[in-house]
Amino acid sequence: MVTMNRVAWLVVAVLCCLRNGAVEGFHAVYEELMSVPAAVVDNQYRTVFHFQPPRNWINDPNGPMYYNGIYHFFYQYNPYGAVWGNIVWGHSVSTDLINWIAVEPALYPSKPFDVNGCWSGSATILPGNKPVILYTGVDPKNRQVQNIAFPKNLSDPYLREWVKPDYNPIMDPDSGVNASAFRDPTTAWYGSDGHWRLVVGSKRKHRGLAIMYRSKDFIHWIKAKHPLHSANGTGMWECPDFYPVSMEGKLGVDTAEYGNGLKYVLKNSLDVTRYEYYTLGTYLRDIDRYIPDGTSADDGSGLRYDYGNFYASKTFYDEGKKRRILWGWSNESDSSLDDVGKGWAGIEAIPRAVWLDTNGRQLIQWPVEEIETLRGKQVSVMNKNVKSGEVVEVSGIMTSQADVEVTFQLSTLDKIEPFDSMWTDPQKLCEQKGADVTGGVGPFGLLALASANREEQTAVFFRLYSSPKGYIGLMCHDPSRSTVRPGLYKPTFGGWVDVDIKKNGMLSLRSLIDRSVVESFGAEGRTCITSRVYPSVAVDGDAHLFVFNNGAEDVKISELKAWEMMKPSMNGI
Ligand code: DQQ
Repeated sequence: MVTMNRVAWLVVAVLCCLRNGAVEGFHAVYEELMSVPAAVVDNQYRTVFHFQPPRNWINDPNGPMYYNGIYHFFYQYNPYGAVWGNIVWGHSVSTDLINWIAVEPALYPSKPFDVNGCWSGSATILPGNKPVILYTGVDPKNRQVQNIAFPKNLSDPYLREWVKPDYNPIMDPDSGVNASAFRDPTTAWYGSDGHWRLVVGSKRKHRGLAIMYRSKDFIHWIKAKHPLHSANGTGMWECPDFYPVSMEGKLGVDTAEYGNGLKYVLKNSLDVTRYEYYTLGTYLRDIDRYIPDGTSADDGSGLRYDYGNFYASKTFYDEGKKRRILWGWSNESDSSLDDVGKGWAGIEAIPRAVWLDTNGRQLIQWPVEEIETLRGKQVSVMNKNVKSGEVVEVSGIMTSQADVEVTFQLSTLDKIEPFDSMWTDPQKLCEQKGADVTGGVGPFGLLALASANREEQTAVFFRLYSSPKGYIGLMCHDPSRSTVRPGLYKPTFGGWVDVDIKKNGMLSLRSLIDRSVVESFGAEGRTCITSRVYPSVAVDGDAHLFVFNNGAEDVKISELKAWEMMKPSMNGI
């Protein structure tokens, strides 16, 4: 451990522990805090129904899989502290993706090929129903290498112990690969030529790369001549994910599926911006190239699963319910010193089913149906007009942990504002036009985790605009008043809403509110935004929920249903 004198330590604490709007490259490293055990575990901000271990730091979802009736979820975990470091693969199991049992870490640094870290990776189920993990190890020279691990005992339903053969690593950064930018292998897929394939995230200068490897036996891997895909100006591609989606319906398809009626998704997590983006496209298997459709940008400015705090995501095919499920990490947005004080940091967003929108231009995401088993006491509001400037309270349940579904009816759009073609960045537009900035049609939506006088509130809302090409929808999270605590990082987030508003005349919103997180699904899951917030008044029974409308045009709550959420069994707590 690095030792520092008091003054140097104070400088580091002040400079690096303020997550103040700045973008962090890779994970911030606070050596002095890495192994500070949790003195207490703070419950004020601990989520109730989001995935969390009992204490300490977590980040990326790793190797999710469904195997013999059990969901396995692995995650980057620091067993010794509440900041990033000492990383092992934490491991939990579940039969419903909601109630979790923690088992011992599956992978921890123990061999030369991972002595400096067991970083992210994926699971593949091999023929004969044999699961295998591929992960990034950090070797004694701090080179990133790819390793393989097998369950020790396939008859253990929880697959508690994993074996790392001594022939690792199975993929080395050869002369053409940057050894400090070579990580996060995907789930592998089997081709008709008898070769397995996978990609590993990398970069060359500022070009993000999905380097492809092939193998006949899953143990000897050869780098392909060209990457599956790359994009200039995007920097390091962390946690790539590559999978097919069906062009019809909501069912998922196995990663190895190929043929008519499928489109492919390539998602990358950008180390430079700490945002992810995905494109939809075609996989030309014969030449191992992925060609994105021209319908969204391939430079990091295009489609995202989530326009908020959501990173290092990974999907898996759930053979049990024939669906594709997305996991993503939502980091804290308080300071590292706050995290040490809380004794924990990081949550996983609620697992989401993912499928292709009928327009073929984007994905749709929806919380897995199992989450509804946690719905308790319910209240409803029906056919309620919300006038310009009006606020309507939704009372009768504890809204600090709630599932809220609301459909707004837009009877007239006469007062809609014109869209300015200079507005290219939805997040910036949401920053300019926060919840209190009056508009034509919108802002309207929810005020979550609000104090009674709304001094604290996290606003989740829509604004609509008209353009010569039609109506344009904007969805925002404005947490600028989420807490009266000073000095916290409270970024506004925003995304476009690609839905035919005129045809539907309706716009829906669902928000999962869980003490320090608001996770929202706009237009039936077409635009998703997650924010981490730290109210100090709007806590427990003092948290209120409102519907607001700061647009000139009235809107109608066609139907609102809100449920208080019960606590699942979460890793023993
Ligand atoms: N986190 C892991 C890396 C990955 C990064 C290390 C993304 O493997 O690239 O904890 O958050």
